[in-house]
Amino acid sequence: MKSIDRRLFLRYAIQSAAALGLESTVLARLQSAYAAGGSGLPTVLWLAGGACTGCTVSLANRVSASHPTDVGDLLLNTIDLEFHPNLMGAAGQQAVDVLMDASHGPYVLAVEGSVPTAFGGHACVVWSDRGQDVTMAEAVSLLAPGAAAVLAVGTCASYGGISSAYPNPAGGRSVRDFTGRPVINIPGCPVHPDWVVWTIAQLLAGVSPALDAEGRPRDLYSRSVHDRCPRKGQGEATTFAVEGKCLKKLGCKGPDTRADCPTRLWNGGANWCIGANAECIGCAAPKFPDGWQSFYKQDVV
Ligand code: FSX
Ligand code: SF4
Repeated sequence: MKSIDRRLFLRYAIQSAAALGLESTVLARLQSAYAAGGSGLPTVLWLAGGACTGCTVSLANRVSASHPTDVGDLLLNTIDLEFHPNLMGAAGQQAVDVLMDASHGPYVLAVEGSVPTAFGGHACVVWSDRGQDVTMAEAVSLLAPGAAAVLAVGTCASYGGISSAYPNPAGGRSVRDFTGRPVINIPGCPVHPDWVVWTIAQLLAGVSPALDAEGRPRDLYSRSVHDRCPRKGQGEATTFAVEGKCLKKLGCKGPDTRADCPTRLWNGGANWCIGANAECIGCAAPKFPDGWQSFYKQDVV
């Protein structure tokens, strides 16, 4: 879990407004919040459960000409790491106390990973409070009700994803399924750092992003990968490592996957999966991965 420094976050969002695709009304609200010192805005708390930590790595892996320029800038100048299982400075009871303290103020809850429910939730223990283990399920139950908004960061948190794939021994559930509360889903395995920043920027500006039936922000997920793929209509590749050809015959899931990867690209705009001659694996789709290819069943297509 981590708390994002609001003023630095606002500065980052404002500087990156064009790249993030923020509307001018949202940008104006962020600018006035920044001018006011960022006061009165909610803290962002981050929980990590059934996940590979790839979503945190993705967020921390930003490479850009604007702030944060790299992972060092992100961690040292942009994100105030109050609690994070991998990256926080504090540890043990001190970290838990900081978290509990922050939870008494207004906050947005960002959940990375699914919520494991097997073994009474003990498939995933997220911290120990005065010797008492606290499970991910307990942590989400504790923090979700008081949150101004709940973000499901990544496909595991949004829909179960890899961490809840068949046979799902940990009993992983999506955040929306587990809490029964409205959740903003930001799928992707991993999530794109810009999608997280874009969504948090909307909330800090007091804007609730319009969501589709799958709980995703429409502005980010309205079109399929295939829709804007530069390889559409360019002839189909029948073997890998063929430049410029459509990868559909090789298993590309772009037609069934909604995300803006073709225009946003990854790693600071360096490239994207299809640009590197790898088909879209559909990592941002609700049915990823079981709906296409189960790990342990061969009859699922
Ligand atoms: Fe899941 Fe994110 Fe995939 Fe991993 O944490 S969306 S397995 S990239 O890290 O939750
Ligand atoms: Fe569509 Fe994939 Fe072909 Fe691109 S490579 S045109 S996303 S099927």
